[in-house]
Amino acid sequence: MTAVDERSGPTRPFPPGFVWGVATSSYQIEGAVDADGRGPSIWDAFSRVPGAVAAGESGDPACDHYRRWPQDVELMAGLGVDAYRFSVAWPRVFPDGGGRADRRGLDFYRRLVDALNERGITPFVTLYHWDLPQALEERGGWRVRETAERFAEYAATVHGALDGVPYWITLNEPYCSSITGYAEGRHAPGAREGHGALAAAHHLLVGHGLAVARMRATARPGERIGVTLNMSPAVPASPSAEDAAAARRMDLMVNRQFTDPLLGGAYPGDMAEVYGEISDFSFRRDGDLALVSAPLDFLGVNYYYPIHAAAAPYGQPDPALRSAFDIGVRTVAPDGPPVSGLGWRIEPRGLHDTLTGLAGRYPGLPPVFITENGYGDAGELDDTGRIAYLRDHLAAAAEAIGAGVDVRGYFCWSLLDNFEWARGYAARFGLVHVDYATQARTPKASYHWYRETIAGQR
Ligand code: IFM
Repeated sequence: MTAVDERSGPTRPFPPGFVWGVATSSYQIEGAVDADGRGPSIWDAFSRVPGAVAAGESGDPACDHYRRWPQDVELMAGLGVDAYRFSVAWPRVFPDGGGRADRRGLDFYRRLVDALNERGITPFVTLYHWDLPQALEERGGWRVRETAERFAEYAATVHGALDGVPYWITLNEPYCSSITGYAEGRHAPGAREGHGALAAAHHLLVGHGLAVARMRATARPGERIGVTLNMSPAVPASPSAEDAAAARRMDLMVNRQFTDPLLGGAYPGDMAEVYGEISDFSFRRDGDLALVSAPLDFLGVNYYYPIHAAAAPYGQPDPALRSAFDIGVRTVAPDGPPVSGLGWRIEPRGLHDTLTGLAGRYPGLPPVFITENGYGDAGELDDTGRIAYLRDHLAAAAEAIGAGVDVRGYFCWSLLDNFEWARGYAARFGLVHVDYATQARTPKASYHWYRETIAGQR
């Protein structure tokens, strides 16, 4: 192994009790898309659309985790993590989105939760990581309120069925589920709409609020409930007033559209101005914001990179955004910062600024878990780029903690190489390499580095 010794772990100690974890999601690792009565999800359908996913790939067979999960739990035990964040596949529990729960789907997660607890690994369960039952999409998907109501029923069912889960996360990255899926068409369901995407964003938040209320009513002692957002600071590309305004518009779309209602109980005041002609918010109902802003026990933050934003003439949308609507912004790639193996900018400062920015904007911010952070490449075993990325982002998190932000844990994305959505299997984020032809798992240099880092912080 090469660079592990030279690239030592973070020198700053993390607070006692800091949670070290890894994260995955159901559709990205499970495979077995027809097993035990699982119904189709929007990703099964979207993957079949020619050109939607690189090389025509899909989440079948992914890492075949549905059958190989005991081996994956052993990999986690070997890593020495405190916690594992995974998601439940809604179509395994309700193959048609609602009705009668399928015991077989729930049993799979019961076995997993039991095995984790037996090894002292705390389960963090995400209820929705993008695999909406296709049957619900055919009734309008997240554009319609009924999906939020079905989500709350599903959440209450899983919550009732799974004992031994202290941490519950309602949604993963509602920005991606709404804007990337319903406005940019890059993710399932592949829609390119303006108003539909805004309705989806709102109904995701309503679904979260309804689910929180249902779970609170039956919570077991010590259970904690939160939500996970992907956050990217929007940095003006230049000191000009125009670029500063463009960055604020981008910040609204990516961050404040979600954080303000969840943490502040109100939508941002500049929302109608930013969304212009698609600003028909008739899907909002009295009482929604009270529901959405019910107190959280923690906030999950996923951070990968900041967005550098410049003003763009309306009518000439940024082709990189591919959005069905126009907010007068162009993203730019500044000179300087290195990029990951996937070409994503590497700016650890963005994680620090996200965390301190949240604490500054929202008095009473609940404790934060960094529920995802990671590095994508083509799958090298000697993945020094990933090690450097993780080390520098952990240092940025430590600095934010030193500045007073209550960060309680860090989850590396991801335990395994997996199905990276529209990029298919070519983009790999794992600490463990997966040979998809044989399903052989091989720990990378970063796996050993992360294990040593965690051990060094004990
Ligand atoms: O793989 C995804 C994950 O599903 C959600 N957050 C970002 C990761 C890397 O793109």
